[in-house]
Amino acid sequence: MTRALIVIDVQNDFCPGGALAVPGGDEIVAGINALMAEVEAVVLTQDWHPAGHSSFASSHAGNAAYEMIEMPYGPQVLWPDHCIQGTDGALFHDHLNTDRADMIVRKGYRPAIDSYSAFFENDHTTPTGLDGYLRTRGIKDLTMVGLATDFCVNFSAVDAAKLGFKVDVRMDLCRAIDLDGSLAAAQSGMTAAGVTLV
Ligand code: VGL
Ligand code: ZN
Repeated sequence: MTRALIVIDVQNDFCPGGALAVPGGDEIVAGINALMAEVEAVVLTQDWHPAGHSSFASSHAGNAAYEMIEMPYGPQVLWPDHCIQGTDGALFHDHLNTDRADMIVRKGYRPAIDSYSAFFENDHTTPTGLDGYLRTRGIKDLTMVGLATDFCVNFSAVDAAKLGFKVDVRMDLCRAIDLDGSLAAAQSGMTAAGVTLV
């Protein structure tokens, strides 16, 4: 068996004190580092937005953070400015073992489209390249952890299952934003897609 650990967006802006802080986001770092010893491959994702990104509420006059708008590719939550390329907020959490990473996937770098998933941007068609990377390495089993359970982990896990990977999400090593029931919706959506919640 060849298993990869996919570590989603464990970055300063998603940890307490960050611009889009996920409650308890920093509590999962030690457990993620420990899990790296049990897998063949480690992939980190990094939310990586240009300043003025279209997913930022500040880019839409008249809209506030956490409102929903319609984009050409579908509905989009508007977020506080976060994970801007080159800022401290976009860096991985200081204690995350980044040395162990074989691959770092950056996403959300196109100004006009957001990318929650590690596999496809929010139009659900533009690939990040991660599918090809994993396939060419012969990896079929994935364990996913990170931030946030109900957005980037959820979208990544569902896409991976659709692509044919066998996906486990370690819920104890994820933390959620939980916007209007988004955590419960994510849990049932992942389960329906064939993802195993551990
Ligand atoms: C995320 C909102 C905006 C995430 C990224 O990592 O879950 N959420 N950008
Ligand atoms: Zn983002």
